[in-house]
Amino acid sequence: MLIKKKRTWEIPEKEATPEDAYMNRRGFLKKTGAYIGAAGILMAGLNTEASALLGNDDRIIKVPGSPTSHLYPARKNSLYRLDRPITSEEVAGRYNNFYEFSSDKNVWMHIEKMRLRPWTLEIAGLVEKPKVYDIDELVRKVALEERLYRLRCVEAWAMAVPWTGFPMKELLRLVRPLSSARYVMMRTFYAPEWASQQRLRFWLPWPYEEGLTMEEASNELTLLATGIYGHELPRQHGAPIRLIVPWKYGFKSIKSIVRIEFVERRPKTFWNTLVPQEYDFRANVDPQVPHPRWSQATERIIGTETRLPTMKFNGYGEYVAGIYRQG
Ligand SMILES: Nc1nc2c(c(=O)[nH]1)N[C@H]1C(S)=C(S)[C@@H](COP(=O)(O)O)O[C@H]1N2
Ligand SMILES: [Mo]
Repeated sequence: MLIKKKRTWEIPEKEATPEDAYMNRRGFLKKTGAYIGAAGILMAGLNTEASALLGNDDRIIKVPGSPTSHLYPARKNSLYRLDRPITSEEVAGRYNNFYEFSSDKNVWMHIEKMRLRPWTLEIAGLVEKPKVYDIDELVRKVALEERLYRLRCVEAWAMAVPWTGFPMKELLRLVRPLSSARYVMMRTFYAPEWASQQRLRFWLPWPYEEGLTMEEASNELTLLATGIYGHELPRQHGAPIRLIVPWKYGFKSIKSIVRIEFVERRPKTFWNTLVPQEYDFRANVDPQVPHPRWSQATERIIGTETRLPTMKFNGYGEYVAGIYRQG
């Protein structure tokens, strides 16, 4: 921790945290956890990577076991590279947005009761093969892979993590949307019995919904993630299956999906319904379009608390700029 560090943006890719470092970190923490546990209590509240290291990480990151756990870690797809170190698992796992459970970042403290099996994912609407998939049946039908992506929240914080999942394109191949489908609508569970905010903030437009155009949904970057850091998703990251669209603000990357519907008209979405002027349906990361209450020119890297310039399309322009060229 006291090693003199280069600033984040000066670290070349080859020096970025190697994958096996984050894989082994939990083992390392288990061994040293007892010794530093007491210090962890004293340090609680410090929003730094050090405080995450000192905390008891088994309490924070609970990896659920399932019939498809043995598929992790999956093959690494090295096409998707980072320009910055991977965020540590303990930092990412204790700083989440998941409004069904908490409007704070400490979602992990409020999510224990969430039930993950049985879990079904319904495919509906304008599609040749509508079907209700059991999540494990679906996961066995696709080839899981691991990709390193940056994720940029509209609140101007960012992280970089290894997701495990499969391209949404693969799902489209399986279920065959009709040519009349122009958008895909995705929906999170509605379960006020364990998602306390669906009970306490009953006036919000639950369930959470998000949507993409068909062109966005079939882009090679668009991932349905079932894992992170080489294992299944812990609850707070959106288990058992969530969307990742890395060139858009994080609110598009809907968690814990139960239904995917192909539709002709632009769907209503959670944040856009609540605050349309702040959460545009199209919502691509763009340093030049400020949020009404803050600039989007830079982003705060969680864990290190350094700032980097925001990149247009979060740095994924070579994959997606073509989608937006006209209009
Ligand atoms: N169902 C649901 N999905 C959600 C959210 C949410 O509140 N509910 N928050 C979104 C926001 S604003 C962000 S930034 C990302 C955060 O993902 P992470 O917690 O895994 O980093 O999840 C998105 N998906
Ligand atoms: Mo976000």
